[in-house]
Amino acid sequence: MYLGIDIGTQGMKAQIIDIKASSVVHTEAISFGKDLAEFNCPLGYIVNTDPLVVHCNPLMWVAGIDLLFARMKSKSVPLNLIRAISGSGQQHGSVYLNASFEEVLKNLKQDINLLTQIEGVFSRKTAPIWMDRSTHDECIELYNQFKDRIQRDTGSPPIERFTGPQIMKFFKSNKEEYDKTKYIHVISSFIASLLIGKSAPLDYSDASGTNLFNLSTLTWDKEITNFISPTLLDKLPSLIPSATSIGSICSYYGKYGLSEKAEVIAFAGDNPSSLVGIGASLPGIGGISLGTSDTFFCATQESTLDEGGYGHMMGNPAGGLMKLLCFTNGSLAREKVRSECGISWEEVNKLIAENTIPGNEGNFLLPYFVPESVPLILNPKPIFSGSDKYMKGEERGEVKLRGILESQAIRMKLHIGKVELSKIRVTGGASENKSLCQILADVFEIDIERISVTESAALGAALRAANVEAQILLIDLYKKFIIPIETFKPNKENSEVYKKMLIEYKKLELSYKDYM
Ligand code: XUL
Repeated sequence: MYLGIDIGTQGMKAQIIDIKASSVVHTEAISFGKDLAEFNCPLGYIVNTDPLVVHCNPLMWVAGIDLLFARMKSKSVPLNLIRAISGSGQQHGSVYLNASFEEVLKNLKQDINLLTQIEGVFSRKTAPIWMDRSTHDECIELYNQFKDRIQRDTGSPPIERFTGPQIMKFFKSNKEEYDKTKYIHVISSFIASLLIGKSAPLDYSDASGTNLFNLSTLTWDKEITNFISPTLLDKLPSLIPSATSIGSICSYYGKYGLSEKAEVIAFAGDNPSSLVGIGASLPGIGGISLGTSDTFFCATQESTLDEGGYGHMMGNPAGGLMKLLCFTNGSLAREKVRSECGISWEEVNKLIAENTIPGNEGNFLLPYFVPESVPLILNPKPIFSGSDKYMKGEERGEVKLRGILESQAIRMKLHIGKVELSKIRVTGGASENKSLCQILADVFEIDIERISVTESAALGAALRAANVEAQILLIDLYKKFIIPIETFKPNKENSEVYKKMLIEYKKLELSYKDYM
């Protein structure tokens, strides 16, 4: 059996696969808001008066690891049969640790919980996560220094949520705590460290969400790290390909029944792990994950630069590269419109199908409600276009809902750039929404496939663990674990409507360039 763990924005998931039975034998989930309410992060992060600052208490993740294993043990999940574990983490978030980190990890005792033992190892109490947009000045500085080289070599222009600009801000604003920092981890390598009982290396996929990792040399970019701080390079984890064993699990986890022989395979970023979890690690199949954020990703052989600064090139955990597009205004925006309309998701499909038409009679919007990931939408407000009634917010609920679903799909299509795909697989909570799947098929003019996978990042981690430990090809694992359940075919007539809508959407976007 193989275990995959995902540390997401709103909670943690575990999936255990049995490769002989070809099935997921256990799924466990923890909600930060509900199950770890004492950390006061109802949505998974600390609410700050400045909406651009989004941090988390890293101790919540530490407590989450204990809780995840304790729950599985209490349900008599046979953790002793796990041969290897891998995991994934929300990308870009960073954890700052002092010199005691390795010593504490080396001496973990089974009779004391992780939280109590780990409490003293942080040089910075909070960890900025991917939703943080407070590093605009640092991004400008990095851009002025490295111009387009930073995008060419690291896969992305300087991006507010990326780890490099975040570290730079910390260095500038809190020199004392920075100097006390011996290790800087991203969330995935931090959690991997807790499992192996020492500071873990970082895989190429998650390293590429930092603006610090050179995708051609597969090393930290010395010039960039040195520009941020001369001591930064020493604090960063060593780098390894994702398909690498990083050691065996430390004896602490014996209390949950885990064997000391269980191997830990390098953790990865959540989107890269999802690429594997939906069986798309070879070029040709794209993935859209409709979770807290909406992301598009696909494997690619060559790096293609994106002029608008919307897309990122990252390491593909199965080797080569992947393209990623991430919009923060995903479920958050859909949910806001839905709750304002007072319509349940169950009713949405019926109402949209019966009372609205593709193209929404020209009603659409720039769907930005919270600070956006790309590029520089820091003080957002949705911008509407369409009939007077729609502009005044007086349209029927189902029109407002079609408006948000179509606009989000068009926005993604517009910024996806050149990719050659035969189909797109959808995953994440909102992939169960049939109206949205059909809209995606019509907008992208491609088959949209729903698959049996519910937790793509955690499943991807479990598959990667099996791939490395049992030496089974990913392609063979995909045949067993990734089963198509429903395909949405594009409708030519609707696609024609959306082609026109895309032109109008683009015009609206360009007219708001200042705001973007
Ligand atoms: C990707 C991104 C988010 C996080 C959280 O660049 O910021 O998708 O990985 O899932």
